[in-house]
Amino acid sequence: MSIFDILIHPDPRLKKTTAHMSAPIEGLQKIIDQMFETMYDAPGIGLAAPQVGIMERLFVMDAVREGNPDPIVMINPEITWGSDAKNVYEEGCLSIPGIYEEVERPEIVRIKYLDRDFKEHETEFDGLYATCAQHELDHLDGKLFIDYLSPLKRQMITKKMKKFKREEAALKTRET
Ligand code: GNR
Ligand code: NI
Repeated sequence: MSIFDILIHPDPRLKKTTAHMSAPIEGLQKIIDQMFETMYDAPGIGLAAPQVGIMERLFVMDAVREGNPDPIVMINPEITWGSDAKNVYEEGCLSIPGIYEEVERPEIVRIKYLDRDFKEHETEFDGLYATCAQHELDHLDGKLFIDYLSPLKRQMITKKMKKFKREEAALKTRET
């Protein structure tokens, strides 16, 4: 099994909205397994398909911090209810490495989604799961957590990421 390369912001693919998946795409089970492997390897608690260049309405997450793994796959997720009560969490993103900022989102959300077998669920999430699921759902709509910050802060982060990408590219050229 191999892991995917994770796209780093800014990248046009991270800004695109993905379309509803009407039937299982070819190689879906393998893609899901590789997404989990990529996420655990990073390590991260969630990974959306566009982050690995797969423009599908799909994400994986596992927000258990200790104990048994709790892998969750969501295809075509939809928030059907969100609490008025908000929660502030310091978020990070595998596509924006090294940046952590506070984001406010509904504390509890109910989400309707299909699992890896295209079986429908409607489940309530709270705590880190609620935050993570909303962060991942945003990726499917081309939205990043820095879009919740002030334009100035976002610009500074984007500049930093461009520099990070330039340096990475330079390192890679030297290796070959
Ligand atoms: O690994 C991740 N941690 C995290 C922490 C707080 C809020 C959201 C996240 S998701 C992130 C992985 C990621 O970038 N998923 O898209
Ligand atoms: Ni992310």
